[in-house]
Amino acid sequence: MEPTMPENRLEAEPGARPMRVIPIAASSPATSGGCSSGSCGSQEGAGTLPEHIWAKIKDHPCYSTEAHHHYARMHVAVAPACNIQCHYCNRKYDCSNESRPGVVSEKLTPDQAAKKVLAVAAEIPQLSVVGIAGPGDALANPAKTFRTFELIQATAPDIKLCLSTNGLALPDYVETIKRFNVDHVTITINMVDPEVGAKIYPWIFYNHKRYHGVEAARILHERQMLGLEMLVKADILVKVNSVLIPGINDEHLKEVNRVVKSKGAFLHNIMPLISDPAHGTYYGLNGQRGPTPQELQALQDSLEGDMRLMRHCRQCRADAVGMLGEDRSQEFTTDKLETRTVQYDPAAREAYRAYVEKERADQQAAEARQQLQAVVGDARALVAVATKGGGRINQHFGHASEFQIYEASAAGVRFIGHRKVDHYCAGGYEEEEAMPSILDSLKDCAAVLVAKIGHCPMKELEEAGIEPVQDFAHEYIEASILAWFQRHLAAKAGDKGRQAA
Ligand code: CLF
Ligand code: SF4
Repeated sequence: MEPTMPENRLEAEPGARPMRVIPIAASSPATSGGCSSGSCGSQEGAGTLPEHIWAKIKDHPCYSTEAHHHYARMHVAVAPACNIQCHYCNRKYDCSNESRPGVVSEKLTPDQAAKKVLAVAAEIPQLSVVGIAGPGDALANPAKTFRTFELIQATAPDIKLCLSTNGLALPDYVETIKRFNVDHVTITINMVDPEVGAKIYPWIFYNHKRYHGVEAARILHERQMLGLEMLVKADILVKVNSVLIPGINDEHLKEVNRVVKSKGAFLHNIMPLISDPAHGTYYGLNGQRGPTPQELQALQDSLEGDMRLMRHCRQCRADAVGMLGEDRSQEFTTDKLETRTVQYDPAAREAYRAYVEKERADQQAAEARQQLQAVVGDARALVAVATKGGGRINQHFGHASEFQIYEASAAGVRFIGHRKVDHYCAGGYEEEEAMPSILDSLKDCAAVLVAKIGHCPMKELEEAGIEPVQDFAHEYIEASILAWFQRHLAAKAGDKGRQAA
């Protein structure tokens, strides 16, 4: 059977042109080697990680930056209760740890959740992971969480299971987590100093008792550390989520990073505080601001080292469905599922995985053809990319609700993050009012790579000093950025030469 390709990939094939190589004369030793952290090129892959680790993350869209181009996740909202209070959370909204604020459309029973998973898996071949991430805490609702996992395992064993927790109850459930083959656990750790913790957590409920202040934060901290150590010992990949709260834990997160790394966490995801009075959170109502994208990136950059950092988190809803950055949950509400006949076809899903492996091989080959050869000094540039997934530049400028940001430098290409923007095209019409905010979001980028762009936005980008680039439509992202970067540097060198003459 032919591999099943998602809709957005079908259009990638016929229009694809062979990657153009822009030859550059000299070569530099700094160009292709020496990047064992896997932060250049396609960031990670079979060759840059131990095989057993790559096998665990290669189809997990959160644990692998590369995989998030190909695979989707869904959350099932079976865990409404929570055992702590965070100052950035209002129970009426999704868990801020794993979601952007917004009420969960509906809470599910384990049976409803398992049915929904089958329906989504049948329709979205990219679905590889089901996570339980709220709207409360997965382990404050253990019966519902593990019953859901049990049902999913019985009906769709090819789907990975994932959970997110504040860690308070974690040590009590590590064995159960292992027994259910949950390979990926996220702990939200915002502090390793209870004095800092007391400014984030007003109370916890532990062993039938409510604790407040520093004592509450100390218990939470001890439980988080114990849980982390137990998971690592059990060979479960641990991601640590930290909410960056300016003035509260911004500097302190460097210490958090050091500690969780020393204890064996695999990945650290630092997420910006989302704070809005309309959400009714303590922080929102008391004027606590969230960080700017620049503050977030500066902290992430300062931590870039031998611990992996997640930069592609979308702070999903606790009932999110689809590729990261998209949410198709409204297509799979309980009332819609009641009338739907589900045909779960493991063969089609297997075919999609085979298709992704072929794409990965092709992408690596394209990058190898585009290895930087003459980048010298500290030249670097930020590049924005419009993509619908699949690792390709396959979205119209006007349709993008976010741009992925990459940095090109002598070390190669690395993913920096994403920036949300207002659609330039709304309902088929150009929405010129959106342009100033788009330009503001992209102001530090040298180019924006898109599948297509209209004349007006193109002109405005050029006037703002951002090069709109359509030449790489439907081609692979990293290889295209490498090609563009070489062209960009060659043009700059030409300009300098002309000025000198
Ligand atoms: Fe969900 Fe979290 Fe599992 Fe991913 S989300 S439980 S690890 S499957 Fe991912 Fe969403 Fe960020 Fe979470 S993008 S909020 S990190
Ligand atoms: Fe809210 Fe999650 Fe914190 Fe519980 S752990 S209070 S659900 S953000």
